Formats: sequence, C-alpha cells, structure tokens
Amino acid sequence: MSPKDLVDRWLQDHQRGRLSRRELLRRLSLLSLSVPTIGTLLACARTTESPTAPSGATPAAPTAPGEGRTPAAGTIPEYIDRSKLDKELHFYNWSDYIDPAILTEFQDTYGVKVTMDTYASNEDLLAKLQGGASGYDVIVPSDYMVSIMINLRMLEPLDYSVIKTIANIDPENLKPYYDPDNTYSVPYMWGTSGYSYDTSALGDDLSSWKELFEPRPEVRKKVVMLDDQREVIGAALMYLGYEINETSDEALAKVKALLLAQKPYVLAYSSQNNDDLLVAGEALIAHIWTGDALLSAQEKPSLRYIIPVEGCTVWQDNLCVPKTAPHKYTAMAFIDFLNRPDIAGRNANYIMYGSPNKAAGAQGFIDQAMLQNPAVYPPPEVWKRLQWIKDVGEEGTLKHDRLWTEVKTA
Ligand code: SPD
Repeated sequence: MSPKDLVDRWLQDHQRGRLSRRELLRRLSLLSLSVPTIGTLLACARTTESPTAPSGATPAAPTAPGEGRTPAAGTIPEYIDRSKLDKELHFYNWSDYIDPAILTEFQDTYGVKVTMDTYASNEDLLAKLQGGASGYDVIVPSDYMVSIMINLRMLEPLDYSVIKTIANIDPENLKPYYDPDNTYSVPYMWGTSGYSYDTSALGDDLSSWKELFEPRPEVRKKVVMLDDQREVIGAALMYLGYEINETSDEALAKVKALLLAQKPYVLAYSSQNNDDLLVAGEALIAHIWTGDALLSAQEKPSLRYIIPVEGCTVWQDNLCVPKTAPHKYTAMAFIDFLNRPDIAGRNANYIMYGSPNKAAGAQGFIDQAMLQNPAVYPPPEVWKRLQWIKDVGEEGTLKHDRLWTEVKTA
C-alpha cells in the first residue's frame, strides 16, 4: 500500500470514529511528514468531521447514531414537554469540548439527532453568526463574548421552566459580570490559559511568560501560541505588567513589538493542534487551555502546565441559544440535559476542565483526581493573579484586530 493510500485509510478510519485524532497524529508523525503537511491533513480530517455551518436548508451529517429513535420511556424529565421536541439540533462548540458519548446519549434518550460543528475562537464564532449562519441552536461563547452578543441582541433569553438543572450550578459561578441574572447564559466549563512545556527538554523550574515572549535560543521554532487575539495580546500585556484589558496606544505598541520579536520563535499559532504538537515533540512550549494541557500530559508525562508568575486569563464558557436558533425548545432541553450532575461530571472528566456543576462534584461524578488538581481548581493565592477578559468596546476591539492582523501577517 502506498503512503498516500495509507494516509487515506487512516483519515477514513478517523472520520468513522475508529481512530482517535491523537493516534492519527502519531501515525502521521511516523511517516516523517512536514509539520505544515500534518497540519493540513488534520485540518482536512477536522473539516470532514465538522461539516459546514447549517443554514437551515442543508443540515450537516449527524455526529453520532440515533436518528429518528423514539425516546426511551421515563428518562426524559416530566417537566420537558416531549411534544415540543424537534427531531434535530445543531450544536456549535469548541473542538475537543464534549464527550461524544454524551451526544449519543441525548440522541438515544430524546430522539433528537445532534449535529455538531466546531470553532477555534470566540471571534470565529461571532464572525460565523454575523456572516449569516442561522442554523445553530446552542453555542458556547466565553464570558466577554457573551457580553458582546448580548449588546448585539444576538442571544435568546433562556427558559428556566425547562432548564431546571440550573439548580446544580455552583452559585459562585452564577450571576457573572457578563450576564448578572443569567438571562442568556448557563456556565458550561471554566479554566485558565497558561502554558505547557516539556520538562525533559527545558528543566523543572519554568514559571514566567518570558519563556514564550523572550525565549531561549533552543526553543526557536518550537513555541506555539494560541490562535486567539484576546488571549495572546492579553498574555503579552500581563507579561509587560499591564492589565489584560488595557487598550492604550502606548501599551499596544509595546505588545506589538514584543509579538513581532517573538515571531521567529513561533512554530504555529494554533488553538486546536497546540496539544498535538507538544505530544509529537514538534513544540517544546505552548500557550494552552487547562483541559488540553491535562489531556496532553496524560499522553506525555514530561509535559507540565504552568500558571505564570505574572498571571494569566481565567475564563468561563457558557451554553447560549442564538436568537436565530430554529429549534429553541429543543435547545433548552439539551442545555437542561448537559447540566444533569451525572452528565456534567462525566463530561468534565473526559475533557478535563473545571466544572461549575456543584452537584456533580458533591454526588461523586467528578473524579477526585480532578477536584484535587490545583491546575484545574487553583488555590486562593493563584486566583489572585488571574484576570478576566472583558469586552473592550468597538474602538478597543478595532485596535486589537489591527494589531493581531499585523502580527499574523508579518
Ligand atoms: N478545547 C476547547 C477549549 C475551549 C476553551 N475556551 C476558552 C476560551 C478562553 N478565552
């Protein structure tokens, strides 16, 4: 079999769910393909597994079996009106951000076919919706993006006569600054944006953003930054001693100089492959979100996640329903389902993020190893150096857009 046939077969196996993305990456690395080629193949695999946005007219393929099944009796809560459930639901989520078995369980129980597409940043999500993608029923914006979407009147008020499982959410995570009455959002998962590095190559004592922004020579072309403008600019601002939502020209000029000087060291800006590149050894250090850091450390124990001494972002992602959602009642029922303690617990264990679901922890559905991991649930002294990204308004956003484009295209 030629290498091309082999790769085609692996891609097919991956798309059919018979080969994990990590195993696919491992096999591709064995063929000694270049990093850009591997990136293209993974992107191609991802595109096929996440078809184009539904426009309402041409829905994408289902992500799991269960189409058209009658819901199993007694497993849908009695407060859900079955006669109002649609046969399909379109979920627009971050990649690697739900246990696929949970989608299958929802489909089998509720008789609703779930189609999931994925995105890589809040800005991509916003652009997609503003570009006219009107078929999505449930989306997962982060904190500041919820503020932006509320201001743009893009979100539907949630129906708490259906989402009764809101009662399982920790009051500490409710009533956030971006949606003080949770009118439009229910917390899904939360985490931090620090960095992971390979201790076997770089030693045990890394602690500062300096390692990424003014790196040592041996990590040239081995640094990966998130492909996320608020995260990268925010981290640079914190390294320079500014507040994460700073937009003054003076501060942003310094950020720009720092990011341009860093660029020769950067292998890739990627929020979806940063973990894979670390595991494959192509990268030695990567800006990364908690869950992706923990999952990659399971595969390569020499990886360590750091919340830098200068501080980093803390964020909370949320389940929301766009105003344009075609299946609003079903969307509310799906959000209710995701907040069941058993489901939320299983999900958090699988994707390895902090869960706002207090009942899931209290009822033993979240692994003790997770609950006791300070990288997932940071101790109070670490909390002091975490900052929330906030909407910086039109002018601030324009400045960030410009800076980010200048850095990416340099
Ligand atoms: N692997 C998906 C992780 C989703 C993380 N969302 C984080 C947003 C932080 N600004």
